Amino acid sequence: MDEKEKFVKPYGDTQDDGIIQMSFTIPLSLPLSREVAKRVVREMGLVDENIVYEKDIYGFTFFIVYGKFNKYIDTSKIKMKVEEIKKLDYFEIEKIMEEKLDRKIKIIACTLGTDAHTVGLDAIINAKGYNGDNGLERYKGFEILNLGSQVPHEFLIQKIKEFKPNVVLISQTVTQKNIHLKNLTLLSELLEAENLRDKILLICGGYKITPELAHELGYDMGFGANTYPSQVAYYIVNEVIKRNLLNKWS
Ligand code: B12
Repeated sequence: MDEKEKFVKPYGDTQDDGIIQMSFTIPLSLPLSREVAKRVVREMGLVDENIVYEKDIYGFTFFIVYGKFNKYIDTSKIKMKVEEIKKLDYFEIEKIMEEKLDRKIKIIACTLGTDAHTVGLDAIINAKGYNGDNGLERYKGFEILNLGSQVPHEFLIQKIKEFKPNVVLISQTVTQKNIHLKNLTLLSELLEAENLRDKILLICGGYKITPELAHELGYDMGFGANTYPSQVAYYIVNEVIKRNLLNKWS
């Protein structure tokens, strides 16, 4: 590892300038909100705060601010436990399914509890997919029941019992007051209590989800921002084969 990779700070305009761009809202009007905004940035440990945009919106002010981060991060001290998801394309994954599976993989998907954000889940599920990468519905080897948004936990459990899926896909976008943690944990607990957990591959996704968080909450895997459907498809196919999941419902 060379020095440039070992000690790193944010890049704004030139190497090592440490410039960070951020946006936030202060629940006050100008000009007091401006002074609060500057102090917020300084309290974050940033210096040379520079407000490049401010908009007063009826008692609230939206800011875009630059600040300078003056320290370096020593990357040699970072221990990562990131699961590498190999990338195969649609045709390669279809071929594995054709060769190794005698039935379709059954999948239930939804956004759980109060969460109404469907765009991320649809990007993974809908045939049209995401950024040119086919969605799971396009794969011949998947049979998908998409329950849509704001699905109550109890309703999902009932649907799992009826549909007998091999995989359950949960999307969580809202993280205010850690609602995603509560929603996700409750589901994994209910699945355990109902003796359903071992029959399924349990996956969650959303822009704040990481594999580490997913494991902590009792999930097999978690996918974050910029996930492509083929990454999810490949993970599913591999795990279903490895865990012999097609034979778990009798
Ligand atoms: C569109 C949107 C809405 C729409 C949703 C419409 C819809 N049908 O989905 C509407 C207007 C309804 C909405 C409402 C709200 N929203 Co909103 N919304 C957004 C917005 C602008 C875009 C989200 C999005 O579509 N991203 C695009 C997709 C493609 O990205 P993604 O979700 O990350 O998905 C990818 C990955 O995460 C992953 N993934 C996601 N899910 C899954 C699932 C699985 C199984 C897998 C494998 C992968 C996976 O794969 C996807 C593709 O790569 C974001 C801000 C932003 N720019 O991100 C705010 C945002 C998410 N919303 C936010 C908030 C606060 C709300 C509201 C609470 C606002 C309010 N006070 O009413 C409500 C909540 C409603 C509710 N009950 O859930 C906040 C959340 C902040 C937080 N910490 O929780 C955000 C970040 C805005 C902000 N900066 O404040 N919202």
